[in-house]
Amino acid sequence: MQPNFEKPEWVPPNAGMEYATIIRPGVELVPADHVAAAQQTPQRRNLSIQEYLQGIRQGDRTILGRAISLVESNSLRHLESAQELLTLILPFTGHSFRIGISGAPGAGKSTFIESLGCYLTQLGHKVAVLAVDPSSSISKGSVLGDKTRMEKLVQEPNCFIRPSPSGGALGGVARKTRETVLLCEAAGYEIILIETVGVGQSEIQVRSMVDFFLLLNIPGAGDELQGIKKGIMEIADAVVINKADGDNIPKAKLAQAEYTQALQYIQPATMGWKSSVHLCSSLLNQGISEIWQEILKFQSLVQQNGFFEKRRKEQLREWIHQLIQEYLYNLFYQNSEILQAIPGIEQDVFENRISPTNAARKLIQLLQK
Ligand SMILES: Nc1nc2c(ncn2[C@@H]2O[C@H](COP(=O)(O)OP(=O)(O)OP(=O)(O)O)[C@@H](O)[C@H]2O)c(=O)[nH]1
Ligand SMILES: [Mg+2]
Repeated sequence: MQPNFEKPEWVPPNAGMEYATIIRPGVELVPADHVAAAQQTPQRRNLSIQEYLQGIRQGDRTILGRAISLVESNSLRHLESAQELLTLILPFTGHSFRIGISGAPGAGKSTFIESLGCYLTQLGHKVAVLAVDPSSSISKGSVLGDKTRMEKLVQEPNCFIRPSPSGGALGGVARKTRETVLLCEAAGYEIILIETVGVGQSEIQVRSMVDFFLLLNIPGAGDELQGIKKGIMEIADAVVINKADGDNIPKAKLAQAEYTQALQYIQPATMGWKSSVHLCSSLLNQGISEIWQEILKFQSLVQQNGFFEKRRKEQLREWIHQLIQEYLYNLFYQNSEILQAIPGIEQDVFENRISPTNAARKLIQLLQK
């Protein structure tokens, strides 16, 4: 069956690398992930917005998954339906506790999430896991790897796991993660765990969409305290040293002491909260309940001191302005007059006829016309 591609009217910034360029009349760019998905998925009956809404509210995981795909779609028609659906679910959103989990590749994020997720579902919570995988557009292996690594959690009826392509956003945070969180909340998930690989930019992005940010490290990373890690620690509400088992235990304790000391000199990520360092073994399910207790302590503090509400509002404001930037970016780079003018103006800059600032102004003036 031929996949039926629609013309994507709206292309996100930084789209270049992740987008397979498929040249055919009327079609500009189709995300590589969507190509593969469309080729694998048999055609299904379209659902009405009401059917989506009803399915989500009833906690139907298949419909929730399809709603997320709708929201992730780049087609203009889907964008309108997705917005309609999001507007309808808004009254049922916002009630979850959102937790970001970041760390270097292989630190054990997925294993930790599986361990914490199973612990939470056993306590009776409904847990959604959004695993953002920056490599999924290059190879499918990693997404599958994550799925198999969460093989116990995936069987829990109270759990929903969604690996998402990073969709071109820098550092592996999916462009539609915020909307996905809202859909999961409307489906009754009380705890949302967002996994992201720490590659610099992504932690900052995840921090701007979660209530609690957890940094997962591994023992023997003492010298990593230098440089970039310090910046990341500034946004962490807790640091967890994972793989504190077997021969690793002495190294893990050393790392705990080093991180604890480093945190003393760092401005806390959340006002009134002192971030601390915990040991755990995700593989052996050790230290998980203590970390959950810490998260609960945090939750009750920020709800009491009003910081929870304040941060959520700030995050919404940031979201709006990020969308404005994306919208303007697209308006600019999809304007045919501008696209035609760019090479000539670039040449003028190369040959010192015009300054880069004036070149940019001249192009932007074309948009303002
Ligand atoms: N000994 C030990 N190994 C662990 C622990 N947690 C994870 N691992 C192992 O570390 C490896 C990587 O684990 P993952 O959970 O896939 O790590 P990740 O951070 O999600 O990796 P990416 O998503 O690829 O960045 C696997 O082989 C796990 O079995 C732990 O607590 N102890
Ligand atoms: Mg992982």
